Amino acid sequence: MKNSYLIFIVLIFSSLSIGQKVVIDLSKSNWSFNEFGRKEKYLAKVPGNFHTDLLLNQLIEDPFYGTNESQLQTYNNKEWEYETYFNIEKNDLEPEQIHLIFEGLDTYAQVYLNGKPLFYANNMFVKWKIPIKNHLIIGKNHLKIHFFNPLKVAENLGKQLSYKLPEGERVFVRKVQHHFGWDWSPKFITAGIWQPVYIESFQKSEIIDWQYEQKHLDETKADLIFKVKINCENEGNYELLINEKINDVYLEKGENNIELTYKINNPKLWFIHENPHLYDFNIKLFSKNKLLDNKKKKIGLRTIELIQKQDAQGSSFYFKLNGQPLFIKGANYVPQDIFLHRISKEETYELVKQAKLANMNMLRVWGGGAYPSQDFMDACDEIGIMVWQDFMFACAMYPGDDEFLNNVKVEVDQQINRLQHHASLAIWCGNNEIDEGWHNWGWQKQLNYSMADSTKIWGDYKKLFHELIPKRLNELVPKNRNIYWSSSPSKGWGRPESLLMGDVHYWGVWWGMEPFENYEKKVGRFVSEYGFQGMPSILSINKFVRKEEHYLNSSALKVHQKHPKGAETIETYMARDYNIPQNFENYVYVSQLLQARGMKLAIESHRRAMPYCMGTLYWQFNDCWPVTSWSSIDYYGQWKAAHYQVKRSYEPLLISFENVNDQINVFLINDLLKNKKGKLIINILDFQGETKWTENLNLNIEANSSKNVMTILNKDIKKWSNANHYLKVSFENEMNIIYNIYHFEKPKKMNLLKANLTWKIIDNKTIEIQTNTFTKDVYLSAENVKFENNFFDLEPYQKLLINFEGNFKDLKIMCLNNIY
Ligand code: BMA
Repeated sequence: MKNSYLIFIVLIFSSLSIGQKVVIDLSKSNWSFNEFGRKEKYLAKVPGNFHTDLLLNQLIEDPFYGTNESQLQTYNNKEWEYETYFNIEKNDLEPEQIHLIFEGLDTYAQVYLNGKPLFYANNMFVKWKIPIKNHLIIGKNHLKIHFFNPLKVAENLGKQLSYKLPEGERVFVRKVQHHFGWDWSPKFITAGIWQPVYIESFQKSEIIDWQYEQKHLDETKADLIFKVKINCENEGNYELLINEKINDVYLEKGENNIELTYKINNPKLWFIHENPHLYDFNIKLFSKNKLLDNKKKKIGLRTIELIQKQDAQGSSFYFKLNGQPLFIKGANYVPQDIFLHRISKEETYELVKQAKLANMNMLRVWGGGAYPSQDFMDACDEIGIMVWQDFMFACAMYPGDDEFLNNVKVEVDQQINRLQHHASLAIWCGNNEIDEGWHNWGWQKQLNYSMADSTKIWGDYKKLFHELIPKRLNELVPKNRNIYWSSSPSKGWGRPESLLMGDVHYWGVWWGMEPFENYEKKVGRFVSEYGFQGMPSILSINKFVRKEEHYLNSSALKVHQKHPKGAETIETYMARDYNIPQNFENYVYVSQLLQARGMKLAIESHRRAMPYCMGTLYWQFNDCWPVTSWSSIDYYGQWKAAHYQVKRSYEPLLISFENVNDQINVFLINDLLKNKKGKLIINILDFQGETKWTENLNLNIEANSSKNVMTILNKDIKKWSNANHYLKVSFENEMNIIYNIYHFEKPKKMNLLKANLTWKIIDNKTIEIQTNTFTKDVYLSAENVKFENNFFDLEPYQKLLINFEGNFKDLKIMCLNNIY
């Protein structure tokens, strides 16, 4: 550690009153930290962790820059102490109940108050509420937390088993699993007070929590039951208000569970996107006209069903929202920053908005990260994005001893109670890829399990995912909101059944090195993962790799590629479809085009197969640091080509093509809840824009359907179905014009001509661009500028207007035509 300075203890708190509750916010107090066993103390920020505190004190460099992650690995094995002093006045001790609350401690931590051990924390996902009235003293109090090394603790836990569980130490530690490294995540086994900490005291009675049940819901009325948990100081008569409705209740001393009915006439329902209506509820506890406590939540009235009905091929897997079958379009969400405390509310809302902008209606909170923040859930509720919620277990087998299960039970109960009222929460899922892993990934052989070991390990799995979690969901969540799916996917992608029922993670492309075209053949009922990597843009790479290292396989770039064969896999696929650029910047650009091409093929195949397939969630939406990964939006919020493509492929009205058996089938897909009438116009053009073949027909496409509306026989268009032409199909009516383009050859075989792109600024938010020949994948880039449309194809002499946000100095335009 470079420099040290004394921490002066200034005792400033902010106190605020909520009803009768007094809160002393210890996050605002002065904290210091030190490496265990060392004297030097440094300033610490709470919420935070030791990595960001080391950075704050300039003791380490930015962990995300260059090769710093590798250099910081030694820190993963250290122990840390955090401490603060705070003042307590005589009147602070008057309340009957005083609690110290840690919203989150990461992870193994011994907490001391005034030199005495107070409690031991062992789960990052748990909120700790500890009575401290008898530990406080008038005057200066001392709070200290010792964070142990999770690897060491886990190692000792591992030794108690007669077999090794797959994936090493992380399975013992109830902590974000990708902190231990993942194929898109750095390895920072951080520690710290990652959530707010405060002292809460109350004089009288308090509302511990409330939940609600939707007994009945239709367009004319909603019958709700509110379940309120109250801690009461004195038995007697009280008033409990649900918004304006007064209820007289008799409360006993201690804990009370009260149920109250509430009716809403002509309720407004919650729905995705346009109308995510939410009701504000405030429950207040009064005694003789004196407010004792209140608790607010926003709720949305809706019904969600998961329909699994046997059919000729297997069984369906789809969601109905308010009785309406819904094709799910979305992505898998991972923590927005590996250092969770740095994520702001604004950033979270901004990110969820990007999902909506790309026409998504669901995000899956993936099980190797963290339970979503309040902000994330609020954003999904308000913006109208449904949430698939994994419990935080991924890609490994977990212990099944009582201590572990009891710990998990506390976590599960707390998370269920924290999340269940959110309108967006559609499905609870036990884990990510554990059932699949156990049955298909060869652990049993690799780790040399005996029959007895296997029986025990699978038995432990069942205890957690087939018993504990569903049981708690059944007990804590009302029937119509506790849809449970024990593991995603239900069957491994190598098994034929995976395409016939349940959900599937189709990784034949990428992991299996199968061609992109297999996306068209391997369509499941609900494809909850599939994906392909793309590099972050040069503008982003500039932020974490110095210019001298801007070449493939530079050590900095290698640190920012976590998949063991990532770079190789990208290059293999690139060679199949594109000429491989020699120049680094062009390579980065083509890596993004490649990823976008894969996503287009996959998404459109899934949508064409509706209603056989009823959902598509690609891997992955976002990143937790700057890295080459499957994300469509990089760590800095930049859209990769894939995100622009996803937006296009997720449009509610979509034209799509399928080339089979010597014919091209044109599909029209309508996710809207209305039929659409219009004219389909089919053209084959050459790259100079001359029409060679044309057809049209009038159509009516039904609501919520996918239909093969036209078939073009290859023999009829033989003259033009080649590298010099393209097929363009539009669908037009008074309201919209949509179109999609089909190429007869892969990009590397297309005879694209050198393009002469010209542009002009129309006003401070619009740019106009045009070209002289068919121009593929036009990419506009400028520092700090967001383009509404990008990586698009431009037809000759078409004038395209593009909106942008920001001021640009240097605009750079690239296109596939001009990079070789
Ligand atoms: C899926 C995910 C992650 C992983 C991704 C890419 O299986 O569940 O575990 O990062 O694949 O390999």
